[in-house]
Amino acid sequence: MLLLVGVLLILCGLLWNYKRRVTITDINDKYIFITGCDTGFGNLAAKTFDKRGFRVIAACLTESGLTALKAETSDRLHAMLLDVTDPQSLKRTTQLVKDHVGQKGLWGLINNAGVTGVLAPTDWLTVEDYREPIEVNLFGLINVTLHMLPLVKKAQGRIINVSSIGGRLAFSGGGYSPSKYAVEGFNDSLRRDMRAFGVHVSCIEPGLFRTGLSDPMKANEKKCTIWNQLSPDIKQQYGEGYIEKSLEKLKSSASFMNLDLSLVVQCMEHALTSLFPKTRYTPGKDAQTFWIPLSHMPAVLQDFLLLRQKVQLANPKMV
Ligand SMILES: *[C@@H]1O[C@H](CO)[C@@H](O)[C@H](O)[C@H]1NC(C)=O
Ligand SMILES: *[C@@H]1O[C@H](CO)[C@@H](O)[C@H](O)[C@H]1NC(C)=O
Ligand SMILES: CC(=O)N[C@H]1CO[C@H](CO)[C@@H](O)[C@@H]1O
Repeated sequence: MLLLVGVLLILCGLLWNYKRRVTITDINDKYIFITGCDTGFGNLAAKTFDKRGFRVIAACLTESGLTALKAETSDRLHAMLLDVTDPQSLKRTTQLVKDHVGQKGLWGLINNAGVTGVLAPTDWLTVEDYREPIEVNLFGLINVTLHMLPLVKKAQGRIINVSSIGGRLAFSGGGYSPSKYAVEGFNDSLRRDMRAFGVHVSCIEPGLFRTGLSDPMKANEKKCTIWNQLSPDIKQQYGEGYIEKSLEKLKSSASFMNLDLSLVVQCMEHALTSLFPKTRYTPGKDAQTFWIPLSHMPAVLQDFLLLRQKVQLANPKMV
C-alpha cells in the first residue's frame, strides 16, 4: 500500500516537472508585442526575448526610450511609439503590427505599460489624481488587448498581463490599486472567452520591484507637491513633520524591494514558451511569502499589519 502511494507520488512529481518544462520550439518565427518598453520590466523583456530569438515588436512611450532600446538590441527587433491612451496612436500602431506580422499573427501580447499615478492618503486627492492610472492601466490595457486580439487569435497565442500585488491588496491611497483590481476583475472572463480559440491568458503579479515606476524618490516628489498645496487644516491633522517621516519610511522600505527584474521576465518567458502556461505568476519573495498570503487573510489582520507600516497622524481628532 505504502509502496503504491510512493510510486503514485513520484509519478505525479515527474508529470508536474514535465508539465513545467516542456516548451514550444519554433521561437524564431514567433512575433511578440510588448508595451511599455522604455524602462523596467518591459525594457528588460524586450532585450531578453530579442536575444532568445523571438521577433520582438516593442512599443515605447518616449522617443528617447525608443532610441535607447534600438541601440541595445538586434536589427530583428521592431520598435515603435505608442501611447496606450491615445486612440490615434493605438490605431497607427495596430496597423503597423498587423502589416509586420502578416499571416503569422501575434504569438504573444505582453500588456506591461503602466503608471502608478500619485500614491498618497485618500483625503489629499482629487478624482483627477485617480483618472491617470485608471486611463493607462485599465482602459489603455483593455483597448490594446481588443485591438490585438484578432492577431493573437490567428496565432493561437498568449496574452500576458502585468498586474501587481497592488491588484490583490490596496496598500496606498490613489488610483493604482483600483486600476489593478479592475484588471484582475476581467481576467476570468477573457480567459474563458479565449479558451475555444486556443489562446492562453496569464496574469503576472510581481511583488515590490525597484523600477523606474516605483522609484521611491519620484513617488515622493509628487506626494510633496500635493502636501504643499494642502489646506492648513489637513496639514494640522497630519502634523507638520508628517511628510518628512513618510519619506523616511519610504526610504527604509525601498531597501526591501526586489532588484532583480529578471524574475519577472522569467515568468513572462514561461507564459510565452511553456506548453502549459500558468494562469497566475507571482515573482518576488515578498509576493510569495507575504503579500499573497496576506491577501487571503481576514481584514483585521491585514489592517493590523499594514497600519503598522504607516506614519502616525499627529492630530486626527482635529476635524
Ligand atoms: C480605443 O481605441 C479606439 C481607436 O481604435 C478609440 O476610438 C477609443 O476612443 C479608444 N478608447 C479608449 C478608452 O481609449
Ligand atoms: C488582461 O487584461 C485584459 C484587458 O483588461 C482583460 O480582459 C484580461 O482579463 C486580463 N487578463 C488577466 C489574466 O488579468
Ligand atoms: C488569475 C487571476 O487573476 N484570477 C482572478 C480573476 O479574478 C477573480 C475575481 O473576478 C479572482 O477571484 C481570480 O483569482
